[in-house]
Amino acid sequence: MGEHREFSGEYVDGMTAYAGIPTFGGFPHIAWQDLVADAADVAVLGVPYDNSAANRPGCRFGPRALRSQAFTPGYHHLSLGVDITEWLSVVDAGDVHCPHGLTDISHTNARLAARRVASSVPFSVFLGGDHSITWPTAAAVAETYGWGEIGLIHFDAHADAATHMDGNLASHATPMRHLLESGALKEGHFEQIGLRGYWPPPEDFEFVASQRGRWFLMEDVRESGIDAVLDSVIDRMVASCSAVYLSVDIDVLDPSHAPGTGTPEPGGMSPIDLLHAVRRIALETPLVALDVMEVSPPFDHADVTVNNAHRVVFETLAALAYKKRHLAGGAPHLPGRSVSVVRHPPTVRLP
Ligand SMILES: [Mn+2]
Repeated sequence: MGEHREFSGEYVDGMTAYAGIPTFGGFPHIAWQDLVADAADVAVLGVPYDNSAANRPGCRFGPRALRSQAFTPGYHHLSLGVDITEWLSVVDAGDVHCPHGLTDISHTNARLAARRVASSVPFSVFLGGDHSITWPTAAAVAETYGWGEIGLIHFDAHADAATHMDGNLASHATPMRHLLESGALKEGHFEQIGLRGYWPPPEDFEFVASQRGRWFLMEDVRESGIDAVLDSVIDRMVASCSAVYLSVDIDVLDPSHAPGTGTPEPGGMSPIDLLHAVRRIALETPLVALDVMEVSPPFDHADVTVNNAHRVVFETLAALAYKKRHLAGGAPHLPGRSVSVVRHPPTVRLP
C-alpha cells in the first residue's frame, strides 16, 4: 500500500522565464502616457506598425514577440561584469497606437509618444515596426536633444534613403532621406554599416554623399574588420555630435541569423559582430536612443530573430550600466579575468 502524502501547504513564490504577464525583459510596465521626468533611466516603447513594408509584412508583431517570445536569461553581462538591474531602472512603456492602414496617424502618434519618452527618461528604446518608424522616432529625439545636433548610426542591409518607393513617401525605404532633408540630421552626422546586395540605385548614394553621410558595405566590414570600421564611425560621431541615435534594422544580420524579417539579404553580419558593435557604440559615444526595427515574427524560426533583436537591446543596456558604474567609480566584477573587454574608456554622457 502506497504512503499517503499531503501537499506542504505553503505557497512558494518566485519567477520563471516562461510565466507571468510578459513585459520587455521582465521590466515593470509604466505606460508612456504616464511617464514623468526621471521615472526611470530607460523606457522601452513598442511601435507596432508595418503598413510601409515593401515586401513581406508582419513586423507589427515585433514588439509583442520581443516581450513574450524572447528568452530573458538574467541581467548579469558576462564580459562586462555588470548587472543591468543594479545600475539601471528600466520600464516597458507599452505600445504606440498604430491603427491599420493609417500611416499619418501612426507616424504622428509615434512621434508624439517618442517625444514623451525621450523628454522623460535619459535613454529611449524603440521597438518596431517597420523602418519607416525611425523617421518619427529619430525626429522626436532630435527635437528633444537639438534639431541638427544628434548623429545617427544605422545598421542595415539597405540604405533607406530613397525619396519614395512605389510612390509611397513614407515607405520603410525612405526614413533616412526624410531625417536628412528635414535637417534633423545635419550634414556629416550620418553613418551606415552593413549595406549589401542590389538596392538602392546609385542616385540614393549620391544623395547620402551630398549630405556628407558615409556608408560601409559588408564588403568593407569583411576586408577591414568590424573594429576598424567602428573606430572610424565612433571617431566622427564623437567629434561632431552631442548625442547619438542608433538604429538597427535586424536585416543587417545574415538571414541565417534573422529569417524573421521582411526584406532578407544574404551576406550579412553575424550576431557576435553586431552585439560587439552595439556595445562599443553604447560605451564610446554619447548614445541617447536605440531602435530595433523590422523584426517580423511570422517569418521567424525558433525565435532566432526575436532573440537576436532582444540581445541588441540587452547589450546596449549592459553597456549603459557599465558606464554608470564606471562614473560612480566602480569596477567590473570579472572573477578569473585580468583583462577588461572594454577597449576605450566610456564617454561621460549617461542615463
Ligand atoms: Mn533593411
